[in-house]
Amino acid sequence: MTDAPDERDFVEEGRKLFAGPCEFIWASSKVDNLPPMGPVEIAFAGRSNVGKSSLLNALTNRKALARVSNTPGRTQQLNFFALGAPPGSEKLRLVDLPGYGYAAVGREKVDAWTKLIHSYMRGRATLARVYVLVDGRHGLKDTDDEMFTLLDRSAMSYQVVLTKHDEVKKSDIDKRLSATADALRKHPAAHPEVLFTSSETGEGIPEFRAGVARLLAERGVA
Ligand SMILES: Nc1nc2c(ncn2[C@@H]2O[C@H](COP(=O)(O)OP(=O)(O)OP(=O)(O)O)[C@@H](O)[C@H]2O)c(=O)[nH]1
Ligand SMILES: [Mg+2]
Repeated sequence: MTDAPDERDFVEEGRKLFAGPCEFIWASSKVDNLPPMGPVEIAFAGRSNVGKSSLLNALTNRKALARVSNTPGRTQQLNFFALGAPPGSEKLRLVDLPGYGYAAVGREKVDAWTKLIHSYMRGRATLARVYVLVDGRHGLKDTDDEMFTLLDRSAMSYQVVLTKHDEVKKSDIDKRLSATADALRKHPAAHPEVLFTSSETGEGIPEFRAGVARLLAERGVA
């Protein structure tokens, strides 16, 4: 029998979940080229360069599962990774989304990406939560707010993750967390808890994994 959620050790469950095999399974650059729906998915969204690909690597303990770059706009497709591969025994899919709000690649390209991300989210019943990453050194930007509004409208559950904890002064950490939580209060679909992670030091990574394990339990995936 499965323990009641409050009695379960989600930190340990999360550790185990992300310690399993993980492999790249699919890249989509067009809406009509998405992989068939399978296990529960979580997606990583956020402005270019906030550290989406790095967080994915840190969570799965890999150096280069997802491509990290100093050039904003590097991830130009939706990249799907299966946890608990081989196919058939996957428990969860991780989806690395292209960054938004980066103007230097040209308006047309940004619009195409945005459209792709939106259409993915709209039609995806297996998408359990979108993690919206925000650079912890800078806090929320207008484009993040636009993203939240869009997610609210699609009734898509999402949670904000502040990144690059290692680059933020200790005295600023709590301020940034509470300012972010305050701003989210007007967004109904936002998870009230804000995470703060570092892909360099591992700060916040066990908590992130635990949250995902809890989400799977809520979805009935033990
Ligand atoms: N210090 C520090 N740097 C980080 C952290 N996470 C990411 N970076 C750096 O931030 C830059 C962008 O990281 P990526 O993971 O490629 O960011 P992304 O959000 O996937 O970027 P796009 O794919 O272009 O949208 C790289 O130079 C990373 O090394 C972190 O936790 N701490
Ligand atoms: Mg990336």
